[in-house]
Amino acid sequence: MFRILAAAAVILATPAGAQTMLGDLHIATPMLRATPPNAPVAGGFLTIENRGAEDDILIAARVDGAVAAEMQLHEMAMENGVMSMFEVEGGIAVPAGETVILRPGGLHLMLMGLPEALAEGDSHEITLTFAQAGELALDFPVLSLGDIRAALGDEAGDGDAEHGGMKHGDGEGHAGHGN
Ligand SMILES: [Cu+2]
Repeated sequence: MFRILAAAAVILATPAGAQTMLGDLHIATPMLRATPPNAPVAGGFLTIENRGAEDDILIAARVDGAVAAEMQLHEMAMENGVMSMFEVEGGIAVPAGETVILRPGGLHLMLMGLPEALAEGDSHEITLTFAQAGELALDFPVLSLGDIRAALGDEAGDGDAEHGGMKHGDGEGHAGHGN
């Protein structure tokens, strides 16, 4: 009995444990990356599994202006040997039967114009808008990059590749936020 209770406690304590259904979409691992003071931007991550027969699209995400002035949907990729990021045109597709993971080094939510640093242990509500499934407001806990990678089962240690020489496609001074 004690062992079962202990196991349950561990599951509840998992940083990115929140998950929910929105229509046919199973949404899990909502997370924001903690930022150092005065960082202009922060990355947001989540897992979207489309269990339905219809394709969907994450078309927008928004947050209270006290957290970030603006939020964009971003993609990160190597371009001429340099890690760059840019806004995803038309939103992030979530095809029927597929799972799309927003994670460090790939697709992500980009919170821009942060009035204050995002502090580990805090959480912020983000509203996601899908073309088919509609809207969902979800709490995104703020975690360290290491905790985010661990929650996603990503390997640590490749973070340096993302920091070196990264630049934003729009050139608005988000370089090197290491999202
Ligand atoms: Cu970005």
